[in-house]
Amino acid sequence: MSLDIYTGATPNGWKVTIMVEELIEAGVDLPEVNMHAVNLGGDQFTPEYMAINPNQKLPTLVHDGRPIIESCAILQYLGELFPTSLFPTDDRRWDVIPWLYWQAANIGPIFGNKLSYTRYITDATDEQKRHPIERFGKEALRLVGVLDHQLEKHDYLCGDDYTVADISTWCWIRSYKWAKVDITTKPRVVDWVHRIRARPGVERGISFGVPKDEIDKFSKERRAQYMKNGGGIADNSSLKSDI
Ligand SMILES: N[C@@H](CCC(=O)N[C@@H](CS)C(=O)NCC(=O)O)C(=O)O
Repeated sequence: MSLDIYTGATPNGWKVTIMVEELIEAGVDLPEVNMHAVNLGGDQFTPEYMAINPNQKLPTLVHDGRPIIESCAILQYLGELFPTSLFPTDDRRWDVIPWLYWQAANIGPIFGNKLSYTRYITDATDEQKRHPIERFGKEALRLVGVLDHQLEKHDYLCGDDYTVADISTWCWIRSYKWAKVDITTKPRVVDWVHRIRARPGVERGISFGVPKDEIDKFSKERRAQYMKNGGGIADNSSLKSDI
């Protein structure tokens, strides 16, 4: 069996590197995993990459020649392939799947847009950015409130167990300072961020492709690199409708 992972040090990319490390932590005897770093400066648009991911985004998993796109689908795929409490395979999976979709449909797009308008978009004036920043900022805070409401009932997003729903959501919430979404009014959410960050599998998962002393903060050089790639991606001129 072969597993090839195409990813990078971004929120959607971390989901998969964390999942692999958490499966190892859970005692799963994984086959060899081949890691491939995708440079978002343009790798995502090459014909070779589009052959496995027509959506031109990272991450992608290739299992025995079958490509799986979409980070949350990859989490579910790995969860089903290697059963652990990260993804229950009995009826309790219905406690998890809706929250995995919730992340994919809400947290990712809203935090992604908030981040882009706050940090990356350079082809709009401050006045043009004011409305989307307010809108995505408010909606991001509402979603943090939903997470807080869930954590009132249990330690993790959808129950007492840490699952793929926590992995996928955490990867976006951890960068709250970079996206300028103030989660600190919700101490339960802050505790949840720290609780998950303290896991050895998470530590290794977020280390992929990053110097050890930059796991939790950017150096000036990396910050500049992210601004450059992020700016290139977020610019309207980068959007192509003729794929
Ligand atoms: N819904 C997709 C989103 C993937 C996504 O947007 N990935 C970003 C990195 S976090 C990317 O590859 N961006 C490159 C681009 O937009 O050109 C998923 O969850 O896999």
